Amino acid sequence: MSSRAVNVAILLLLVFELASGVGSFLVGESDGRWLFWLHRAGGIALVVLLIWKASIAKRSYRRRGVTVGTALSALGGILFLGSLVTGMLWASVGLPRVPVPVLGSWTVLSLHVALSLLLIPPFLVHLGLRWPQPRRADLVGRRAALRMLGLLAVGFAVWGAQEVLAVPSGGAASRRFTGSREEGSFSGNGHPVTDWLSDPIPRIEHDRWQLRVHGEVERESTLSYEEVLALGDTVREATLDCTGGWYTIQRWGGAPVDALLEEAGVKGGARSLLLRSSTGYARRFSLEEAGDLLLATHVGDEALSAGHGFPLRLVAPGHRGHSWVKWVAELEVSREPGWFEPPLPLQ
Ligand SMILES: Nc1nc2c(c(=O)[nH]1)N[C@H]1C(S)=C(S)[C@@H](COP(=O)(O)O)O[C@H]1N2
Ligand SMILES: [Mo]
Repeated sequence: MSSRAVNVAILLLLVFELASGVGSFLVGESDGRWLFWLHRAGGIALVVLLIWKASIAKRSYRRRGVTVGTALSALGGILFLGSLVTGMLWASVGLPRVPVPVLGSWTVLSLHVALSLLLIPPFLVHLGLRWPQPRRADLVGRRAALRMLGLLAVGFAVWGAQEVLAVPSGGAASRRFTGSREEGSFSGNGHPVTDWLSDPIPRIEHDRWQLRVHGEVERESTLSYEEVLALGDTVREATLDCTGGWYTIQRWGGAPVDALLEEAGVKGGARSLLLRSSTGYARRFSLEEAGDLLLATHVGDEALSAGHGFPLRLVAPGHRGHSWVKWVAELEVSREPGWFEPPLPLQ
């Protein structure tokens, strides 16, 4: 392959990996598992391309010596390698947790995501300095398509071989299609407490807490903890799958969102409901999904602990963990469509 073709292929694959990586955070149902497969194959294809890229980089360095440009490229290169190594480790052995200085213990997946995001700025600068000037033939046409398919095929083949040879400890058995590992299932409050970015655990006293139901409803209301408890003792088994790389199956108990909506009477023209935490963290769902949602007061036989969302948390089967709003204080029915929000929480 020519240097230009290698550079263009890396560029295309990196953009694809970023898109499919972000996309994989949105997939909660197994019909979306192909996105994880493609992301994995693309990652292995990048490793293959490194063989060429290493000699391209060496030549470039010999020619230019130490400059701001080569220093930034080196930094990008280190982050790129870090992202690939952590990605490969996660996909193969799936190391559960590693210590990260200052920040505490992280899954290798979270490390992979952090390194990949850190890679974006030096990568953009590098592109600005060394734009590979792709030609039409590098991007479209039969040869370009064959090259990409070939690379992905190598990716799939290597991955397949690795699955066969996989060490049992990192084995596929305990992992979901998302790659997440099982933690603390059926242990009630025993599963890990986690937040999306940094939402501190609020201390809520149950006699001062209220659930506000408002928006496009016939009867707005504020419910006390006792009133929510009285609304139902529905128990549902559901899987909480955190994008940090773990999942837990629990029996969640509480009030179906349906029951609350029926009580309030949804006005015509309403399309979505927003569940907002007392911390401000909020996620939106289409009204058609309301039947799947449960507002849980209990996990296993226990009331939710503060960390897990006391007094009330959302259970959203088929959605990744970041949709499972904790410390719910508001249910707002609105006319906005269900997708009307940032695809991932910002808080
Ligand atoms: N208010 C609020 N709810 C939240 C979060 C958060 O940061 N703030 N994190 C979400 C994420 S990313 C996950 S995986 C689950 C974790 O729930 P747990 O701590 O009970 O395991 O809560 C979700 N609900
Ligand atoms: Mo999460």
